[in-house]
Amino acid sequence: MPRRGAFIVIEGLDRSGKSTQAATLLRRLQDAQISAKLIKFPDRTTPIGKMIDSYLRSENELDDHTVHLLFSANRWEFASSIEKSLQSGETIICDRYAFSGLAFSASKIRPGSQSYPLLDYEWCRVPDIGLPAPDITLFLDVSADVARKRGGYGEERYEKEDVQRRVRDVFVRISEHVQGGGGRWEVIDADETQEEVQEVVWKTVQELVAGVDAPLEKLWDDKREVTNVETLYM
Ligand code: Z5A
Ligand code: MG
Repeated sequence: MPRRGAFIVIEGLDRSGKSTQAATLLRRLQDAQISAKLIKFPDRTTPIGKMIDSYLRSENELDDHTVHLLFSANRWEFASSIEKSLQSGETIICDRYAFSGLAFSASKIRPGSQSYPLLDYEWCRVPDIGLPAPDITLFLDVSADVARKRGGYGEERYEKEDVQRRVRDVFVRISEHVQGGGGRWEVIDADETQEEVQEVVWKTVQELVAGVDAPLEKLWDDKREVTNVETLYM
Protein backbone atom coordinates (compact mmCIF):
# COMPACT_ATOMS: atom_id res chain seq x y z
CA MET A 1 0.00 0.00 0.00
CA PRO A 2 1.38 3.44 -0.83
CA ARG A 3 1.97 5.68 2.16
CA ARG A 4 -0.46 8.48 2.87
CA GLY A 5 0.46 12.09 3.54
CA ALA A 6 0.98 13.43 7.06
CA PHE A 7 -1.56 15.71 8.70
CA ILE A 8 0.42 18.36 10.59
CA VAL A 9 -1.51 20.87 12.69
CA ILE A 10 0.10 24.07 13.97
CA GLU A 11 -1.55 25.65 17.00
CA GLY A 12 -0.67 28.45 19.37
CA LEU A 13 -1.72 31.81 20.71
CA ASP A 14 -1.91 35.06 18.78
CA ARG A 15 1.47 36.20 17.36
CA SER A 16 3.12 32.86 18.15
CA GLY A 17 4.26 32.65 14.52
CA LYS A 18 1.92 29.91 13.26
CA SER A 19 1.39 31.39 9.80
CA THR A 20 5.08 32.24 9.44
CA GLN A 21 6.21 28.72 10.40
CA ALA A 22 3.48 27.05 8.32
CA ALA A 23 4.53 28.96 5.19
CA THR A 24 8.25 28.23 5.75
CA LEU A 25 7.56 24.56 6.36
CA LEU A 26 5.55 24.36 3.13
CA ARG A 27 8.45 25.88 1.16
CA ARG A 28 10.93 23.45 2.69
CA LEU A 29 8.73 20.46 1.91
CA GLN A 30 8.27 21.60 -1.67
CA ASP A 31 12.02 22.19 -2.01
CA ALA A 32 12.51 18.61 -0.82
CA GLN A 33 10.08 17.44 -3.58
CA ILE A 34 7.49 16.37 -0.99
CA SER A 35 3.93 16.90 -2.15
CA ALA A 36 2.34 19.24 0.39
CA LYS A 37 -0.26 21.96 0.81
CA LEU A 38 -1.17 24.55 3.40
CA ILE A 39 -4.67 25.10 4.73
CA LYS A 40 -5.90 27.46 7.43
CA PHE A 41 -8.85 27.69 9.81
CA PRO A 42 -10.99 29.64 9.89
CA ASP A 43 -11.16 29.47 6.09
CA ARG A 44 -12.79 32.85 5.51
CA THR A 45 -13.61 32.23 1.82
CA THR A 46 -16.76 30.10 2.17
CA PRO A 47 -20.21 31.51 3.09
CA ILE A 48 -19.74 30.15 6.64
CA GLY A 49 -16.19 31.54 6.70
CA LYS A 50 -17.50 34.97 5.71
CA MET A 51 -19.89 34.96 8.68
CA ILE A 52 -16.97 34.04 10.97
CA ASP A 53 -14.82 36.77 9.43
CA SER A 54 -17.34 39.52 10.09
CA TYR A 55 -17.86 38.19 13.65
CA LEU A 56 -14.11 38.29 14.33
CA ARG A 57 -13.93 41.81 12.96
CA SER A 58 -16.85 42.75 15.28
CA GLU A 59 -19.06 43.69 12.33
CA ASN A 60 -21.83 41.45 13.61
CA GLU A 61 -22.88 39.87 16.90
CA LEU A 62 -23.64 36.17 17.13
CA ASP A 63 -24.64 33.97 20.03
CA ASP A 64 -21.51 32.24 21.44
CA HIS A 65 -22.96 28.76 20.86
CA THR A 66 -23.78 29.68 17.27
CA VAL A 67 -20.32 30.98 16.48
CA HIS A 68 -18.69 27.92 18.02
CA LEU A 69 -20.77 25.67 15.76
CA LEU A 70 -19.93 27.84 12.74
CA PHE A 71 -16.18 27.40 13.38
CA SER A 72 -16.72 23.64 13.58
CA ALA A 73 -18.95 23.61 10.47
CA ASN A 74 -16.18 25.50 8.66
CA ARG A 75 -13.82 22.57 9.40
CA TRP A 76 -16.41 19.99 8.34
CA GLU A 77 -16.71 21.80 5.00
CA PHE A 78 -13.12 20.68 4.31
CA ALA A 79 -13.08 17.28 6.06
CA SER A 80 -13.53 15.11 2.99
CA SER A 81 -11.05 17.09 0.88
CA ILE A 82 -8.47 16.84 3.70
CA GLU A 83 -8.97 13.09 3.82
CA LYS A 84 -8.74 12.77 0.03
CA SER A 85 -5.49 14.75 -0.14
CA LEU A 86 -3.89 12.72 2.66
CA GLN A 87 -4.93 9.42 1.08
CA SER A 88 -3.48 10.56 -2.25
CA GLY A 89 -0.09 11.02 -0.56
CA GLU A 90 -0.19 14.78 -0.07
CA THR A 91 1.02 16.14 3.28
CA ILE A 92 -1.18 18.85 4.83
CA ILE A 93 0.03 21.67 7.04
CA CYS A 94 -2.94 23.13 8.87
CA ASP A 95 -2.70 26.59 10.48
CA ARG A 96 -5.10 26.26 13.47
CA TYR A 97 -7.67 23.45 13.76
CA ALA A 98 -10.26 22.07 16.18
CA PHE A 99 -8.04 22.70 19.22
CA SER A 100 -8.28 26.46 18.62
CA GLY A 101 -12.04 26.04 18.37
CA LEU A 102 -12.16 24.32 21.74
CA ALA A 103 -9.64 26.63 23.44
CA PHE A 104 -11.22 29.91 22.33
CA SER A 105 -14.82 28.87 23.02
CA ALA A 106 -14.31 27.02 26.32
CA SER A 107 -12.25 29.91 27.70
CA LYS A 108 -15.13 32.38 27.35
CA ILE A 109 -16.49 33.63 30.64
CA ARG A 110 -19.87 35.03 31.61
CA PRO A 111 -19.99 38.84 31.41
CA GLY A 112 -19.17 40.28 34.84
CA SER A 113 -17.67 37.03 36.09
CA GLN A 114 -13.93 36.47 36.58
CA SER A 115 -13.97 32.74 35.96
CA TYR A 116 -17.39 31.14 35.44
CA PRO A 117 -17.37 29.47 32.00
CA LEU A 118 -19.94 30.43 29.43
CA LEU A 119 -19.62 27.26 27.33
CA ASP A 120 -18.84 23.84 28.74
CA TYR A 121 -15.56 22.21 27.59
CA GLU A 122 -17.29 18.94 26.66
CA TRP A 123 -20.08 20.73 24.81
CA CYS A 124 -17.44 22.57 22.79
CA ARG A 125 -15.50 19.40 21.99
CA VAL A 126 -18.39 17.32 20.63
CA PRO A 127 -19.05 19.00 17.22
CA ASP A 128 -15.49 18.21 16.08
CA ILE A 129 -15.62 14.50 16.98
CA GLY A 130 -14.94 12.48 13.84
CA LEU A 131 -12.95 15.06 11.85
CA PRO A 132 -9.65 13.78 10.41
CA ALA A 133 -7.24 13.52 13.35
CA PRO A 134 -3.82 15.18 13.08
CA ASP A 135 -0.77 12.92 13.08
CA ILE A 136 0.95 15.59 15.13
CA THR A 137 0.09 18.96 16.65
CA LEU A 138 2.89 21.50 17.02
CA PHE A 139 1.99 23.98 19.74
CA LEU A 140 4.01 27.17 19.28
CA ASP A 141 4.46 28.45 22.80
CA VAL A 142 4.99 32.21 22.92
CA SER A 143 5.24 34.21 26.14
CA ALA A 144 2.99 37.23 26.61
CA ASP A 145 6.02 39.57 26.69
CA VAL A 146 7.38 38.35 23.37
CA ALA A 147 3.92 38.34 21.72
CA ARG A 148 3.46 41.95 22.81
CA LYS A 149 6.78 42.93 21.21
CA ARG A 150 5.75 41.36 17.88
CA GLY A 151 3.76 44.42 16.89
CA GLY A 152 1.24 44.05 19.71
CA TYR A 153 -2.14 42.38 19.47
CA GLY A 154 -4.36 43.19 16.52
CA GLU A 155 -7.83 44.62 16.24
CA GLU A 156 -9.88 41.43 16.16
CA ARG A 157 -12.31 40.26 18.81
CA TYR A 158 -10.07 37.80 20.71
CA GLU A 159 -6.81 39.72 20.35
CA LYS A 160 -6.63 40.87 23.97
CA GLU A 161 -4.20 39.82 26.67
CA ASP A 162 -6.76 38.55 29.21
CA VAL A 163 -8.46 36.42 26.53
CA GLN A 164 -5.12 34.97 25.43
CA ARG A 165 -4.26 34.08 29.05
CA ARG A 166 -7.46 32.11 29.52
CA VAL A 167 -7.06 30.45 26.12
CA ARG A 168 -3.56 29.30 27.12
CA ASP A 169 -5.02 27.55 30.21
CA VAL A 170 -7.52 25.61 28.09
CA PHE A 171 -4.76 24.66 25.64
CA VAL A 172 -2.91 23.02 28.56
CA ARG A 173 -6.03 20.96 29.35
CA ILE A 174 -6.38 20.04 25.66
CA SER A 175 -2.75 18.95 25.40
CA GLU A 176 -3.23 16.57 28.34
CA HIS A 177 -6.47 15.29 26.83
CA VAL A 178 -4.88 14.66 23.41
CA GLN A 179 -1.83 12.92 24.88
CA GLY A 180 -4.00 10.88 27.25
CA GLY A 181 -5.81 9.54 24.18
CA GLY A 182 -2.53 8.57 22.48
CA GLY A 183 -2.21 11.65 20.23
CA ARG A 184 1.05 13.52 19.54
CA TRP A 185 1.26 17.07 20.90
CA GLU A 186 4.66 18.77 20.76
CA VAL A 187 5.28 22.07 22.54
CA ILE A 188 7.82 24.24 20.70
CA ASP A 189 9.41 27.32 22.25
CA ALA A 190 8.23 30.10 19.93
CA ASP A 191 10.08 32.94 21.70
CA GLU A 192 13.20 32.18 19.62
CA THR A 193 14.02 33.59 16.15
CA GLN A 194 12.01 32.44 13.13
CA GLU A 195 14.98 30.39 11.92
CA GLU A 196 15.53 28.69 15.29
CA VAL A 197 11.84 27.82 15.64
CA GLN A 198 11.82 26.47 12.07
CA GLU A 199 14.75 24.18 12.79
CA VAL A 200 12.85 22.59 15.68
CA VAL A 201 9.67 22.36 13.57
CA TRP A 202 11.60 20.72 10.73
CA LYS A 203 13.31 18.17 13.01
CA THR A 204 10.01 17.35 14.72
CA VAL A 205 8.12 16.57 11.50
CA GLN A 206 11.04 14.96 9.62
CA GLU A 207 9.99 11.38 10.21
CA LEU A 208 6.32 11.98 9.36
CA VAL A 209 6.79 13.80 6.07
CA ALA A 210 8.44 10.72 4.56
CA GLY A 211 4.88 9.31 4.55
CA VAL A 212 2.62 7.62 7.07
CA ASP A 213 1.75 3.91 7.11
CA ALA A 214 -0.79 4.07 9.95
CA PRO A 215 -4.43 4.58 8.96
CA LEU A 216 -5.87 8.07 9.31
CA GLU A 217 -7.66 8.32 12.65
CA LYS A 218 -10.73 10.28 13.62
CA LEU A 219 -10.45 13.18 16.01
CA TRP A 220 -11.30 12.47 19.67
CA ASP A 221 -11.93 8.83 18.81
CA ASP A 222 -9.46 7.75 21.44
CA LYS A 223 -9.21 4.39 23.13
CA ARG A 224 -9.75 5.72 26.62
CA GLU A 225 -13.04 7.40 25.67
CA VAL A 226 -14.25 4.22 23.98
CA THR A 227 -13.39 2.13 27.03
CA ASN A 228 -15.33 4.54 29.22
CA VAL A 229 -18.40 4.36 27.01
CA GLU A 230 -18.28 0.54 26.92
CA THR A 231 -18.04 0.43 30.71
CA LEU A 232 -21.00 2.77 30.93
CA TYR A 233 -23.33 0.54 28.91
CA MET A 234 -22.27 -2.87 30.22
N1 Z5A B 1 -10.58 30.86 16.32
C1 Z5A B 1 -11.68 30.45 17.08
O1 Z5A B 1 -12.17 31.17 17.94
N2 Z5A B 1 -12.22 29.23 16.84
C2 Z5A B 1 -11.72 28.39 15.90
O2 Z5A B 1 -12.24 27.28 15.71
C3 Z5A B 1 -10.56 28.83 15.14
C4 Z5A B 1 -10.03 30.07 15.39
C5 Z5A B 1 -9.98 27.93 14.08
C6 Z5A B 1 -8.49 34.18 13.95
O3 Z5A B 1 -7.40 33.34 13.78
C7 Z5A B 1 -9.13 33.97 15.29
O4 Z5A B 1 -10.03 32.86 15.25
C8 Z5A B 1 -8.16 33.65 16.39
C9 Z5A B 1 -8.66 32.34 16.99
C10 Z5A B 1 -10.06 32.22 16.52
N3 Z5A B 1 -8.25 34.73 17.35
N4 Z5A B 1 -7.28 35.09 18.04
N5 Z5A B 1 -6.42 35.40 18.64
P1 Z5A B 1 -6.25 33.66 12.74
O5 Z5A B 1 -5.55 32.37 12.55
O6 Z5A B 1 -6.85 34.28 11.55
O7 Z5A B 1 -5.32 34.76 13.45
P2 Z5A B 1 -4.02 34.46 14.35
O8 Z5A B 1 -3.29 33.31 13.76
O9 Z5A B 1 -4.35 34.36 15.78
O10 Z5A B 1 -3.18 35.71 14.34
P3 Z5A B 1 -1.82 35.85 13.73
O11 Z5A B 1 -1.46 37.21 14.01
O12 Z5A B 1 -1.98 35.40 12.31
O13 Z5A B 1 -0.82 34.90 14.53
P4 Z5A B 1 0.32 33.90 14.00
O14 Z5A B 1 -0.06 33.28 12.72
O15 Z5A B 1 0.62 32.99 15.11
O16 Z5A B 1 1.60 34.80 13.79
P5 Z5A B 1 2.36 35.25 12.43
O17 Z5A B 1 1.41 35.96 11.51
O18 Z5A B 1 3.15 34.16 11.87
O19 Z5A B 1 3.37 36.29 13.09
C11 Z5A B 1 2.93 37.46 13.74
C12 Z5A B 1 4.02 38.54 13.62
O20 Z5A B 1 5.20 38.13 14.33
C13 Z5A B 1 4.49 38.82 12.17
O21 Z5A B 1 4.82 40.16 12.07
C14 Z5A B 1 5.75 37.94 12.04
O22 Z5A B 1 6.65 38.43 11.10
C15 Z5A B 1 6.30 38.01 13.45
N6 Z5A B 1 7.03 36.80 13.86
C16 Z5A B 1 6.64 35.51 13.69
N7 Z5A B 1 7.54 34.65 14.23
C17 Z5A B 1 8.51 35.42 14.77
C18 Z5A B 1 9.72 35.13 15.49
N8 Z5A B 1 10.10 33.88 15.76
N9 Z5A B 1 10.46 36.17 15.91
C19 Z5A B 1 10.08 37.45 15.66
N10 Z5A B 1 8.97 37.81 14.98
C20 Z5A B 1 8.19 36.80 14.54
MG1 MG C 1 -1.84 33.54 11.59
